[in-house]
Amino acid sequence: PTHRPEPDVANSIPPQYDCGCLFSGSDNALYERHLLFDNVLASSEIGNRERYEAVAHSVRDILSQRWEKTEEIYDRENPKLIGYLSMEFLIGRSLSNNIVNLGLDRLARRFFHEHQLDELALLSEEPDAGLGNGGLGRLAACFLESMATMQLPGMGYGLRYEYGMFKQSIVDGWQREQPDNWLRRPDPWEVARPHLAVPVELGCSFEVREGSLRAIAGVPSSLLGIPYDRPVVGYGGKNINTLRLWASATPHVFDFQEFSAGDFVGALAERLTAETVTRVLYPDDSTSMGQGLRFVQEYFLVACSLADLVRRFQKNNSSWDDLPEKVAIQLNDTHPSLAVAELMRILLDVAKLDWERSWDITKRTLAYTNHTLLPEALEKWPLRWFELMLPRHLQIILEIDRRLGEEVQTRWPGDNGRIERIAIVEQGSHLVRMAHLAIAGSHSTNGVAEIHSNLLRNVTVSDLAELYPDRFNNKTNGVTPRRWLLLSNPGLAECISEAIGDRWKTDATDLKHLKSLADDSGFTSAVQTAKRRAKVRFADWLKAQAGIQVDPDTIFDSQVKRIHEYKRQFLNGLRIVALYHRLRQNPDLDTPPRTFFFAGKAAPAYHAAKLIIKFLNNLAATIDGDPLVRGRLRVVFLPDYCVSLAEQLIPASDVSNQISTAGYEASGTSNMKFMMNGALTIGTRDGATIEMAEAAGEENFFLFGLTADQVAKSRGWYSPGWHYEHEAEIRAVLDMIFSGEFSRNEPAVTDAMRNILLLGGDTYMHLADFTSYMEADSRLQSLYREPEAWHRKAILNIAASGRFSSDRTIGEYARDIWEVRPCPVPSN
Ligand code: GPQ
Repeated sequence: PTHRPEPDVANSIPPQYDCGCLFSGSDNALYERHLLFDNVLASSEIGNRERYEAVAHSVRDILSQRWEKTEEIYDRENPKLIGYLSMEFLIGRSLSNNIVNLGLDRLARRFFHEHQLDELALLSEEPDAGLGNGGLGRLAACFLESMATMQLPGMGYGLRYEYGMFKQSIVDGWQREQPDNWLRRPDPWEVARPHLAVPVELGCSFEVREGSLRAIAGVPSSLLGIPYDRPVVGYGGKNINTLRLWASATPHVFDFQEFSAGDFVGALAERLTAETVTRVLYPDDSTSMGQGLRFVQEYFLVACSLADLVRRFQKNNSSWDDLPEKVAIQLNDTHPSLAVAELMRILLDVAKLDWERSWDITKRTLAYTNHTLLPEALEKWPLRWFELMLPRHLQIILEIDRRLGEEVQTRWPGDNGRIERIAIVEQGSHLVRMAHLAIAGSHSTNGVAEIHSNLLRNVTVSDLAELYPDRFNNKTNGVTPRRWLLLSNPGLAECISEAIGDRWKTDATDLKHLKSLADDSGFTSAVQTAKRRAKVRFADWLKAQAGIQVDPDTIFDSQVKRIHEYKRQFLNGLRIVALYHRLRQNPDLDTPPRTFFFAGKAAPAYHAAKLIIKFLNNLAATIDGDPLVRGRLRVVFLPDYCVSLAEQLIPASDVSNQISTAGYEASGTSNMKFMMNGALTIGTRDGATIEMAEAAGEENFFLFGLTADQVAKSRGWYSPGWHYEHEAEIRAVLDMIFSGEFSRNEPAVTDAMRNILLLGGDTYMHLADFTSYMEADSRLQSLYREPEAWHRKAILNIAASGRFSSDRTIGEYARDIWEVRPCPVPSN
């Protein structure tokens, strides 16, 4: 093995981290002080929550000087700064991540040991910061971590939702939602900065009734944005960047007389609606619900963040023309795309620049990332709302639209169809197409995997791509190997570092050196042992957490992601029914025992997705109740999927299911996390899975099903009924489901399934891919019988996963879109 030991980060902690005192146990140690003074509790009343807070505050004390120094260096060096605008940051827990990234893990372990603290119990006192729905929000969190690690001056901007992603429980097989009151106890990581508050003006007042926003026309109003900063610790603890989350508040001063003469309490109570703006995260993934409150949230994020970025810019720069050289603003989907109009407003009305200059600066400053092709996700806002709330922005958008129309007319004279297709304001519907605004008002539009970027360019917005070909590019997603390997899978991480050194932690391409060890029996068995330990660890954790017992000697086969028809959890269900049916037909069948894990949330108003959850739970219950398959087949639906659950399950999984209808999953990112942790993928040629298979070699993947091209071409004539008639196993499986075997006394469930899979035309083509899924599954089962061959492929997968580090992705954004360079914060 190519052993190249690297200096341990713990030994390179900058000296100003006076971390000795955290762990010394002496009287004035940080921990002891926080424990004693922060809560003013008798020692008998101190529990794990207080201990967690004391450790977290100690770690924050340690990083605070470095955090401040980062700010100071950025201020002094005046580098080009990235503003990453996102409505979602799915952060998860921070304590263990910050400990590892600061290089304090060994000291921390000793500290926990010496104080006889139950490390796991203490770490799990931290609620997940679930300020996102799924892939899009988690990507934003991985990107921030990579920027900090790569010493890029980057700042995340988002909203400080009081309630994050809802908590999911399962009752009688159905999803129930509970509010996620994650800030019930004070969060040790956030720092409020009231002195940096920003006013936000709206053209009307509003109230929130029954969850809906009602505009009160004619009365302009203003909100206040209060920033709450969170540290983003880069690996090695050198640069510590900031995630700035905005909370809405009522302005300090307003004229009570104007509102309600004499009614002091009434006026004040009403004004509190301002605070509802950042109350709760919309729990919809890849669908736009067209809610007025969401519209205000999006504008609020944009207005606060741009004001903040402009203020920073003006502090060290004098000419507006330098803005694009000093600030790069990335729009995470169209959610913050009002930034186009807002930046134009600032340049026109505040800076008093002319249109041409303003437009040039705006385009060169902004860039847009698209995350889906699903039509139901593309945001379109009613013109009327702009009229009421953002009249000046509407003027600007209409002028942008007018000029865009002229441009098209000049290039394609008389092509009115094209003008209509490209227009920002949709004819007839009077809806503003936010994607068109984002593409027209920025210099870069990127998709998140090769296939997705190609479809975006050639199908979804082909007219705009023809007009502005140079703006379109691809940035295949990635995930941070710190959280998703080093932190979540310490056993495998150690085994890798022993073999090839630990440079992979900051340069994941180094994992390629594992390739030559795929046939090394020593290394293969080390990887096998690491996997086995991760499975046992997960099983123990699950038993303790949820009382669910699973057997680590079965194949752990997982599909964890948002529940969506296009992601086809139903298809996975059909596979399991088929395997169950086979065992019932032939109890002597020699197949490896398996446990199927599902986890994921459904948008509360997405009925088909909720039905999928119900079906999977019914399936689990039926199989559990059948003694014939006991110990051979098991289905487990894990409630409340979140970052912390993913960190437990992914390292323990043998098989990763990535089975979306080809052409529908923009990229996927759980696929990459599984790959890094040595799971083998059974999947369709969709999203980044295509590139993953290419990197590892298709022979090391279990690919199946129609390609995106085939899906598109067969749309017109596809008939699920044909498959039902002509394929015996499909018929057997569907008949078993339709017979009510899995949903006794619940005919509505059975009927709904029949509608989705058969009568309604099977929009996502489950039946078309069923047979090839089963074939791929058989190949997978055979391979599992040869542990050496299995782990050889697992190693080849890990070795090829380096390309899917978010460091690589961020490197490409930095070079191609942002043109930013690192701004290292020196050690002293
Ligand atoms: N994605 Cl539009 C989300 O998680 N939420 C959304 O609202 C939209 C997209 C996902 C997408 O489905 C995945 O394929 C991507 O891997 C992920 O964004 C990150 O790009």
